[in-house]
Amino acid sequence: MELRDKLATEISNLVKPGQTIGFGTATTAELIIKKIGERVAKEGIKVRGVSTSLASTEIALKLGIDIISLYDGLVLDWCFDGADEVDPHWNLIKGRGGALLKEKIIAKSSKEFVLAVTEDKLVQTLGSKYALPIEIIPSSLSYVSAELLKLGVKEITKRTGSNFYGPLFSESGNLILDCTFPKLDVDLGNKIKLITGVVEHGLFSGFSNMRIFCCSNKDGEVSSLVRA
Ligand code: A5P
Repeated sequence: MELRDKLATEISNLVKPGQTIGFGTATTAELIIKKIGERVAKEGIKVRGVSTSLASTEIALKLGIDIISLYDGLVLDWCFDGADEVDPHWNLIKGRGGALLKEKIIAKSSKEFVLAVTEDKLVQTLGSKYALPIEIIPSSLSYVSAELLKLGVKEITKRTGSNFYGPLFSESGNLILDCTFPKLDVDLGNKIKLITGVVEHGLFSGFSNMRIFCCSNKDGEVSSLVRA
């Protein structure tokens, strides 16, 4: 059985009929969408999703879940997603799936942001396992790289994909640079955001609407984290 089974079930049980929900991207989000699909099939509940990627859209549509666009006036009841790292202050690194821009828009547009992670995602210091993804306008590559050097970046790697020649394009048609910094904090994130050509970065901070569900890597038991 998948370790994150209980986690995905618990998140899917938060769904109430008639809600409009933001769907995240990557493996955890996929499991949750599938569990929601099971409820749709068994209970006949109607929900609408706003998706952060083509992959999540395809999974949802196959399961009979309507996917709509984020249009003016639409209220998202809540959204769910995974993360690459979570620090004790609930700052996150996200973006290994190439959908960080839409993920951040959806997380900010939702009344509640439900994060689903396994305990190995909990870190003391952001950047301990993963580089920070930064999404940029392709033509700004040289300029942005030079500005990141001024901010102390140690390594910049253009994101690539398998069976894809050259750099990969994000869900929003941009490049993603995976950037290693000696220290990652909110202040650095704000400075990165000010660089012309940077569209968004994968440091998610200041989400007072966030709830975190975490499952143990030993037995998959789920707990709801309490904010420090
Ligand atoms: C997608 O762009 C990412 O932000 C994911 O949410 C993050 O990489 C977590 O992925 P998994 O759920 O596959 O661990």
